[in-house]
Amino acid sequence: MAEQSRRLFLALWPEPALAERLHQLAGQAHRDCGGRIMRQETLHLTLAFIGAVVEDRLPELLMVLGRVRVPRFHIRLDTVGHWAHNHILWAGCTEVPPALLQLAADIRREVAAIGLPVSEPAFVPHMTLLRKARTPYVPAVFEPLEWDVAEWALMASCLAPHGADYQRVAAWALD
Ligand code: 2AM
Repeated sequence: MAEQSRRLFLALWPEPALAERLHQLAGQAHRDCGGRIMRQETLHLTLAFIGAVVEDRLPELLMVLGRVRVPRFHIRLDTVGHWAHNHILWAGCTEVPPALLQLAADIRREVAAIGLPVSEPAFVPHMTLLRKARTPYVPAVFEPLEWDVAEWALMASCLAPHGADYQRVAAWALD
């Protein structure tokens, strides 16, 4: 019988109040750009994408991720970007906190060290708001959204017809 596997990634998950503000921003952008709005409860910032991992690798993965030590940091979401190649419209930050870069780099290093595949592309912190967006979005007014980040999480993604469902597997507090 085939071994059970789960599609895993590491992410920052916003508190409900911030997710609500981001979802409102997505709704405004959707009026101009079309596409598909991410559901409020699915909004997140991916730190590293691993992909399918068989269940018996999970204890080792949890062990190495537990070594990552990074101080708490603050993200100011103050920009909306659009990637023409994949039609994603996203919220991001013009100033990327060094601790966020360190967190993503340390996670990727630990995952790679145990031989699991981890996303290679340069890390561009972004929170996908719309998929299949036709155009960039230029908000008339955009008050930055402030985010005090206190923890990060290992998540499992289940692909479903209505879009992915996400399940929290484990989480770690920042220092
Ligand atoms: P996206 O928001 O830019 O689409 C869970 O699937 C998360 O991992 C999504 O946020 C997605 O980023 C990212 N992701 C999905 N597939 C990926 C891949 N093959 N490589 C890197 N990141 C991926």
